[in-house]
Amino acid sequence: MYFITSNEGKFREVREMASKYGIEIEWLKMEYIEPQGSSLEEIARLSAEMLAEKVEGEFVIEDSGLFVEALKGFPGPYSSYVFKTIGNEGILKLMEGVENRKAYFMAVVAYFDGKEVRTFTGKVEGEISREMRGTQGFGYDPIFLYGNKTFAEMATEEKNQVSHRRKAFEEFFRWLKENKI
Ligand code: ITT
Ligand code: NA
Repeated sequence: MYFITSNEGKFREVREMASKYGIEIEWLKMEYIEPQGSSLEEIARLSAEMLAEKVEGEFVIEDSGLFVEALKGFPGPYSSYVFKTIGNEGILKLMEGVENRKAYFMAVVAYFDGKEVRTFTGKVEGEISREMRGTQGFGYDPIFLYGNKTFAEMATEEKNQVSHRRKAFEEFFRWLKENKI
């Protein structure tokens, strides 16, 4: 099955998870314009419906984001754009002197089976660190604390045990096993 994403970090994590279910995932590297939506769920669904017009057969996509409590959920649905512009330094700057460090990652998987779109969601709670730490992973991993380690200080396998992406894809793979294969 094709996983359509421009993000290699996402693809690598998902390929590793899928192999444990005996599912083979192929990377269709493609950057698509995201429709506007108020939630990740809505954006993922609209993106899949749009891609269904262009891509032959079944595929999966995933929309994810970081939600910081003290910033009222920012960057949330704007996570991709915010990462490319102000980046981790920018988030740390916004969080200077802020005591409430609570944040979560959310991922929404949208699967198109050739007929209709179905979505699956996962979430992981953590905190925004005071400084960047670690070199693994991608995106906001160096500033996302889970326990006393950032996601960037964890090997893929360790992050994959607890991540938002793992939870969303696990739900999806289980559903797929029960309903399709
Ligand atoms: P797509 O082509 O799949 O859309 P993208 O990188 O643009 O790739 P999103 O639109 O879903 O992905 O934006 C999510 C943003 O949040 C993006 O900047 C990611 O780097 C970041 N992000 C998502 N999951 C993450 C994770 O597990 N660790 C760190 N950052 C993450
Ligand atoms: Na995107």
